[in-house]
Amino acid sequence: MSQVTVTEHLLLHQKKSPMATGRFTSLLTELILSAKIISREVTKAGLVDVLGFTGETNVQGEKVRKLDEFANNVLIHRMRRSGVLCAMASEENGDLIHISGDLPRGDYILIFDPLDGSSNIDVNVSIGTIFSIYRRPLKKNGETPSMREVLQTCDKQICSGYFIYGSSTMMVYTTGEGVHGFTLDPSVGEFLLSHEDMKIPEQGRIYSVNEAYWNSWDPATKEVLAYFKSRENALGKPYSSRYIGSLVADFHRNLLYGGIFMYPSRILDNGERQGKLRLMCEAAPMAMLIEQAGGMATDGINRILDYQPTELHQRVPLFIGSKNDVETVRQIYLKHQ
Ligand code: AHM
Ligand code: MG
Repeated sequence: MSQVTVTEHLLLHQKKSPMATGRFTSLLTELILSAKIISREVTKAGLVDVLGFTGETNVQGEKVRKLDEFANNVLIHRMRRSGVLCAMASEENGDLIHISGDLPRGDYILIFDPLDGSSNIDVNVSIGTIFSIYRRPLKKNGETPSMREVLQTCDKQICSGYFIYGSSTMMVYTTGEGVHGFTLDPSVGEFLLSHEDMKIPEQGRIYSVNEAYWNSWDPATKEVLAYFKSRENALGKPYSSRYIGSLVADFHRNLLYGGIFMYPSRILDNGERQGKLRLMCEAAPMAMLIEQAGGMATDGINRILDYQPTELHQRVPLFIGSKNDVETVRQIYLKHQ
């Protein structure tokens, strides 16, 4: 493995990029330190009392697990003091997390899912932290940003990525100059470049979806699934089915092997349709990554990065992965419109 760290890579390969600034580098450095602390705790799960629930319910109506809370607290505590942010938003908190007046502030906005794939925490399956960074549209010398300034079109992200706590801990990120992967070398405590300029195969061979929701899908979604199982598809044989139930882990595998991850909307008892994944802290950051890796991300029809969020915890259906597969899904949905 190379000896290049994330910061060195950013400075060496993106000299022309406005991202290669001291302030942006501090932001990433703090984020990386937070992830190392979370990774350490995840690795110890089972030995220390971090498994199970806290007894609280979060803004999404889900039971909060102890590690969820730990990861959220680490990120809020560290990033609040980074001196480069003017606001944060977390999947676990209903409102924006402001930076109090006595702390130094900057112009970046950080949105994150502290521990994605929570249902896998207690059973030793890969989980991750997802992050998305925007710049405040207008500099306002330390004023707290309004919600309107935070709800920017998803293609305004200047950086996104994830940490995956798996068989090794990795960081995968983009600043709009390709997707790069770094593996944590525990002996030196640094993320070292291991996957430079990652590209997803144009044609996938895996589909990932929770098929137990079959009865709450519309006919178009059922046709999509039938396509991936059929012999008359682009592969000429059924795709393999792989579903971990941890977006970061499912995404990471498909990025490396080629494939499509799907979380279609479900028709609820009252007739409404609802996606599960959160636009700002899950779908949008992954969409930026996949486009940078040569893939595609849609809600079935529309490009995720074209979304203008209307609320912080907005949910969307998500189809993300290899270009040919996501485009095929789009054609099927368009036919049913
Ligand atoms: P979380 O952020 O509360 O962990 O929920 C998001 C997770 C994703 O990681 C995963 O893709 C999805 O929920 C799995 O949902 P389901 O159990 O409905 O298949
Ligand atoms: Mg999540």
